[in-house]
Amino acid sequence: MAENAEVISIEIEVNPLRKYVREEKMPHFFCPGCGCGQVLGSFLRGVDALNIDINGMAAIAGVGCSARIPVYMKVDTLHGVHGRTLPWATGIKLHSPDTKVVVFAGDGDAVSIGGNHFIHAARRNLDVLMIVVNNFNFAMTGGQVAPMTPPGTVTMTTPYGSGEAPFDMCALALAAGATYVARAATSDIAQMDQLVKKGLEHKGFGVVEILSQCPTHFGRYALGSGSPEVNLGWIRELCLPKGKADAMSPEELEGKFVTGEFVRVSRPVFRGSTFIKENLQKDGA
Ligand SMILES: Cc1ncc(C[n+]2csc(CCOP(=O)(O)OP(=O)(O)O)c2C)c(N)n1
Ligand code: SF4
Repeated sequence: MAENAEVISIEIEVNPLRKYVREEKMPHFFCPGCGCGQVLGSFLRGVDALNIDINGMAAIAGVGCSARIPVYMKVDTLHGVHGRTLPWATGIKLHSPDTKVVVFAGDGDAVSIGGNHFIHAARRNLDVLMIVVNNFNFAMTGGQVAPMTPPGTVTMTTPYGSGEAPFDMCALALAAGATYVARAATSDIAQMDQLVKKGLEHKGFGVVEILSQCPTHFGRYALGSGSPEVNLGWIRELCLPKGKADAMSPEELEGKFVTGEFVRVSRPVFRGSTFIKENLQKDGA
């Protein structure tokens, strides 16, 4: 070392969530500005805040961009078939009821190909949290029209605008019997964190729909822009907090997305009553 050299010590602050991340899987698959990374961050902040033992957790995903989220988490992960996350989740919960099971799905995975499983998991009150990333299209396959694409939207397969009516996924979950239902958006991180955390705390079938940007496909086709800022701005403009929306008429709410918590109730969870008679009496939620 030179005689007059100065020794400088630098403190590097390590992101406290890094311990949950599978670094060997980096670089990740998501496009720059995709909302999937924000959803992953929100989920890990919830796990950290609640001090959940990730060794007792299983994360399940099907196929799709959103389904890649658990690939980057250090938990037992099952990443497999499009739209079949809930049958796996059911099997895991029946075998190991104490395992915390979380499903990550795109809107297509959850309520298009997986729609039938979704309504029956809600009816049964399967003790699983389902985080549905609604990016308004089938992103991984190139941006086709999907069940939550707003009417009139240009997508890869609807060049003159979609003529289909979209689902209200939260209303579907509520009607089918889900015991925690909430909608968040990547444009409001604080609210997303709060609703995901409540989902993690809930016992029973919980659904958190997260409106999320896909600048690469939805943005380019529907909004004419691949800019993440433009895409986030579009989502922000569409969202209305539930408190405000409650005082508005259906006409005023047309085309808007109400965010917040819609239900949080307790009822017995599914334990496989078909085969195990004692389970009918067991386990109030
Ligand atoms: C059984 C089956 N059908 C269709 C496909 C093709 N496929 C792969 S991903 C995907 C769409 C994914 O859309 P979504 O679930 O909304 O997730 P995103 O990519 O938008 O996050 C489709 C149709 C497949 N892999 N398997
Ligand atoms: S295609 Fe869309 S959803 Fe998929 S990683 Fe890229 S931005 Fe995200």
